[in-house]
Order: sequence, then C-alpha cells, then structure tokens
Amino acid sequence: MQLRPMYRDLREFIDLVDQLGSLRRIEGADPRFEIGGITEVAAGLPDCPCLLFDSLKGHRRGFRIVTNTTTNVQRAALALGLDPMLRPLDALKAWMEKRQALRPLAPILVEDAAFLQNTLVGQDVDVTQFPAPVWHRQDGGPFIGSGSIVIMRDPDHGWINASIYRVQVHGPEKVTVQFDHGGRHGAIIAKKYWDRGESCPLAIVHGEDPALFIAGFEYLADGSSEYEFAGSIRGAPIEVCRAPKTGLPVPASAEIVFEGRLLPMSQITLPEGPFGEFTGYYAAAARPGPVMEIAAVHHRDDPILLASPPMKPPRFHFGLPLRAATIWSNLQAAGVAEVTGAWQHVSQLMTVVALRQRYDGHAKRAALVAAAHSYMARIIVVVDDDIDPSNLADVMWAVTTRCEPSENIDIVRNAWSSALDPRISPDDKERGVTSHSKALIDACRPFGWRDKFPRASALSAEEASEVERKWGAFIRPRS
Ligand SMILES: Cc1cc2nc3c(=O)[nH]c(=O)nc-3n(C[C@H](O)[C@H](O)[C@H](O)COP(=O)(O)O)c2cc1C
Ligand SMILES: [Mn+2]
Repeated sequence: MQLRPMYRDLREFIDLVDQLGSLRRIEGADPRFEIGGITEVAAGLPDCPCLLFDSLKGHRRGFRIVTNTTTNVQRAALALGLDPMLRPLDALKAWMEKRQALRPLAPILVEDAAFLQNTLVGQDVDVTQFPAPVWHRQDGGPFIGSGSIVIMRDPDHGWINASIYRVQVHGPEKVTVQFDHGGRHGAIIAKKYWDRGESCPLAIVHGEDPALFIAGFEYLADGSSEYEFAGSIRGAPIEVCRAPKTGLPVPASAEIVFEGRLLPMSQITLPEGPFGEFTGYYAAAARPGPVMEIAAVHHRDDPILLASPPMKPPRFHFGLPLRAATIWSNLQAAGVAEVTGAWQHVSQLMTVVALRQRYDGHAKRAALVAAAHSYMARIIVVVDDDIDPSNLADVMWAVTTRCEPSENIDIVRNAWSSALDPRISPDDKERGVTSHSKALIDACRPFGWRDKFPRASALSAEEASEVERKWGAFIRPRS
C-alpha cells in the first residue's frame, strides 16, 4: 500500500485541500441559518467544495469555521492517508484493507500546545465569542459542536474516551452535550461520576485534525481509546497535552478547547435541541440535556472550528461510506465469496453489494448478511459484478432491468433502525418501537438462466475509461 505524508493538523489539511483546488473562502456570512444554507447547497454541487468561512457576521475576523471538510471521496481518502486520486470503490477497498491491518498506537504526552496561546478562566469565560451556527430553521439554538470531540476519563479504569457528540450553546459558560442513547461511552462514563454524587470532568475539542474526527465516530469497544485509533490512521502517535484545569489529555493540534464539568442531570438540565438530523428531518422536540459548566477556554490565534452538520441526504459527514467497508468485511468474515464491492447511498439509508454469482442463493445470502448490518437502511440491493455499487445510476439500471419485483423482492420485518427513523409512526415511537422493515432487492441476472440473459450493449467500465482517457479532453466542458 502506498503511504502518504500525513497532515499535521487541521490547518495543514485545509492547505492540502486548497492545493487540490477544492477550497472556497467565504466572507461575511451569518452564523444564523446562512452558514448552514451555504454548506448544504455547496454539498449538493457535483464537486462538493470544502468551505472556509471568515469575517462572520457579529464576530471577529480570524474566528473561522470550516465545513464540508471530508465530504467527498477525494478529501475522505486524504484524511485517511490514502491516495486522493483513487476511484470511489478502490478508495473504499484501500480503507478496508488499511483498517484491517491497523494496530492501536498510544498517544504521547507533550508539554506545549498552540491552543495555550490564549486562555480565559473564571469570569472571563465567554464561549459566545466563537461563532456557533444555527444550522437549520427549526433548530433549538446555536450548536458549536457538530463535529467536535468530547473527552472524558473512565473513573474506574482510567481510559480516555474521545467521541463526537453535539454541543449546544446556552450561555457564556454553559453548553449541553447530547447522547443519542445510554449506550454511548460518554453517557456511560458520565453516569459513573453522577452515581457517586460527583460531576464529570470533561474537555471539548474543536478544530481537531481529521484523523481524530474519523476516530470520533468509529464504534470502538469499551476501554479502547479513539486516540489510539487516530494514531493508527496517522501511522504515528497523536500528541496530547494536559489541559491545565482538568488534567485531561487533549490533542495538541486542537484549535479550541473547553474545560469543565458535566453536572449531574439530577441537579440541572437545559432544553437540548431540536436539531435537524442526517435523515433530513427532525427526530424529536427539545429534551432535557446534561449541562457542562465551563471553567476554562483555550484557543489558538485565529482559531478554526471544524463543523459537520447533518444535512439532507445524500450529503453526509464523510465522503466514503465507512460503514459499507465494515459490511464488506462482515461479508468476507461470514464466508460470502466473490464480493466485488459494497457501498451505501442516501447517507447510508440504502446498501448495495456487488458480487460474482457462483451458485443459486448466493445473492440472497449476501443480501441477508448485508441487511443484518445495515443500520437504518430500508433498501438492500445486490447487483452483479459488472455494476459499480458506488454508481447509483448503474445500480438503478440493474434494479430496473434485472429484478422482477414479483419474484426478487423480499421483506424482512422488525429489523435494525433507530429513534431517528422518520417513518416509524408516532404511536409506535411512543411504545418504544425503533425497528423497521427492509426490502431485499435481488437485481442480479437470475442465476438459473444468467447465460441466456440479454447481452449488455453498454460500454464496460474499462471501455468507458479508455474512451475517457483518449477523448475526454474533447467532450468535457471547457473551463
Ligand atoms: C458529525 C457527527 C455528529 C454526531 N453527533 C452525535 C450526537 O450528538 N450524539 C450521539 O450520541 N452520537 C453522535 N454521533 C455518533 C457518535 O459520534 C458515534 O456513534 C460514536 O461512535 C460514539 O462513540 P462512543 O462509542 O465512544 O460513544 C455523531 C457522529 C458524527 C459523525
Ligand atoms: Mn468510545
């Protein structure tokens, strides 16, 4: 595998994106609705640029926000330390192979960090100096954390959890942190402190480097730290520095750090949300959320906030569907042979698997395994190996020409979804239902008569790229 030099921090990553020609600088936008709107429209463009906002309305010049940081395949590959020029499915495969070989790398402690350039404590703490967008019209308020990392130490075993949970601003020294459910490591750790009648020390890191951003939403086992996973993505330990107030190790490359305590919910809560979700809908009204009292704020000069708001699908936080790589690995582990690719579309609400059919029932076997691991996806499609699963137009061509609905669609009921699912009825939600049904669509040529299936007249992928290589300059728009 080709190793690439890694960016040192978010700033270096943004420079690399700029060198790829994908960075757009935007001045004068309003954090209230405008940044969210511009981010969503930009993410819908074919080249999906990365946006760096400066001179925000009501804020000091230099206090910046970056969005769409890793939302296309090229930038996602760059963040993972892969060749950004790989084709989508090849990039996903390269990540799957890299991920399978990763070994945790413990962080190393350093004495100094750029975020110590500016420190505010006690009465001087005011987090409203940082621009925090109201992303969608009906959101309950400004959210400074939409891709920020929440850092806590397990009080029993001492390991550090560093994951992404959203952070809403409620006042100069008050924010809330949201856990989707009690199984989140942050929720488990906080509860341990609260059950002892203590508040939970925590740090929130904004403007982390993209390897930490990726680690922040990986499902890792209890006791394994996202820091070690980020180090293994980088191929070098990440540097951490003790935060002055709490002593928590925080990444030295951070742009902004909040330190403080998460107060027991029996003592105080504030209304958290609503917040537009990655489905493109709201999932709940405002609910009581745990409050962080901020004791100290540190930041680099001219800090940059990495923001990753949920947007209407197919816009997603990350340009490569990393969970599809997991499904692909699961198919391999389950012994389903000849899988040539997997992809998730519509922000992971649809899974596609491609394979070279070997026997009758092979496609259905793959569909069942993929369905079992497809969180919230209502549609699972299996296609032949001549179809690129990352290309939705190709996939739908297969669905509309190789699948006979009366024979090739099955429904699996009571399968894995979540409370974010907009199509679970209010009554069912009231009763705690979080499952839905999944349609398994076999869009492969029917195994029994695949040799008699009409021959495709379309170019193969190889033929198409040969044409592109030879004639592409003539047929593409002139820029
Ligand atoms: C941009 C982004 C925002 C997220 N926001 C939340 C959130 O507000 N609450 C939550 O519980 N999970 C959120 N998640 C999902 C968790 O970060 C993810 O499930 C993570 O693996 C949880 O880590 P844990 O196992 O250490 O709890 C978010 C993920 C991403 C990528
Ligand atoms: Mn964790």
